[in-house]
Amino acid sequence: MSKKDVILVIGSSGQIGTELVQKLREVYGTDNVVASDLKKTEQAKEGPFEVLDIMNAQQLLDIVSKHKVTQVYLLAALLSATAEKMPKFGWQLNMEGLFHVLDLAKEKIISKIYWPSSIAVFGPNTPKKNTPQFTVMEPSTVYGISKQAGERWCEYYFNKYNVDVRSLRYPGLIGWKSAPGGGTTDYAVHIYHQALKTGAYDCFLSENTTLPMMYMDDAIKATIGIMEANAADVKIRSSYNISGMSFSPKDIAAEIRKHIKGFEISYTPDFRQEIADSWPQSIVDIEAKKDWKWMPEYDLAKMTEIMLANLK
Ligand code: NAD
Ligand code: AKB
Repeated sequence: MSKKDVILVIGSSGQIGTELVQKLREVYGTDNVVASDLKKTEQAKEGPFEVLDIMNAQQLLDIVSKHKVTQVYLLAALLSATAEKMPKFGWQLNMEGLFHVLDLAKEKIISKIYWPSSIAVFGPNTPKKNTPQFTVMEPSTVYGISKQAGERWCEYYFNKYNVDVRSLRYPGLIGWKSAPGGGTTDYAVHIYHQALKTGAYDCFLSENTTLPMMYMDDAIKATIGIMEANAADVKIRSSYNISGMSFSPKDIAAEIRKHIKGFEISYTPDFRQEIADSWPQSIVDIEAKKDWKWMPEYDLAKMTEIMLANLK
């Protein structure tokens, strides 16, 4: 990022935004990172903040002009579980928000975009284990369909309009600083809170549901890593697979038990089980490792230690 760059983070008060804004401000300076969300939050006390509804293209343009924004990180979206409850709205928000930002770059008003995709782009016909970058996708959730379409549009805007858009297919993300916002992998955050609070957790996924997951610090490192990479090294302009760890509710419970003796887990699968069953169990990320030197640092044991120590 050059000295003249100003970043706008849209959807900054959510699970990822809370941590990403902190890190971006640490790296690039508080005044160079504008946070924005539907409502004013505590973030407004820490640095520049704007109330922004990403569905409103004029409001977005006004804020971009006011702060002379050059880079946008678009995090506002409905996640998998919430989008299944509001399919049309989920589609609208996830797609229109992206178009509003892509079009700003097409018009050369901003110069770089970060937009996250998800392992939800994969579906029931995708190979479940060691899912490669390029494979059958066919997502079966509204969220997954919107992410796959988003990936296609990002690549299209790069090829046709030279828009510098970069993207990662995040797995389920786990951190202690912020709460998850309506996804299928949220249980892996809730479980730590409940373990400390009550010593027990009733999981909405079944015991052997293995999913790709990642500690938040790794996700933030990957995000800044791909945005800092030389444009020529970012060879995939749809979205990159990235992998951290894979575990099931049973595995994470066993790891927690190493710290909290007698921790109990029960299982009451709900509608999110079907979503989880449609996703891969593990992801191969050799392209990200090769192209822009991505490397994760956290496994389940290290993450569990940190989560419990900080949530205490
Ligand atoms: P979140 O739900 O925690 O946060 C989203 C934020 O967007 C919220 O603060 C919300 O108020 C805001 N928002 C909603 N509608 C908005 C609108 N119209 N205008 C402006 N802001 C609006 O989500 P998150 O977990 O931080 O995820 C951020 C992005 O990363 C999403 O695109 C999500 O699909 C993707 N992702 C997240 C995960 C994960 O595990 N957290 C995994 C894969 C992909
Ligand atoms: C969700 O569960 O919806 C997200 C994701 C994996 O995209 N955490």
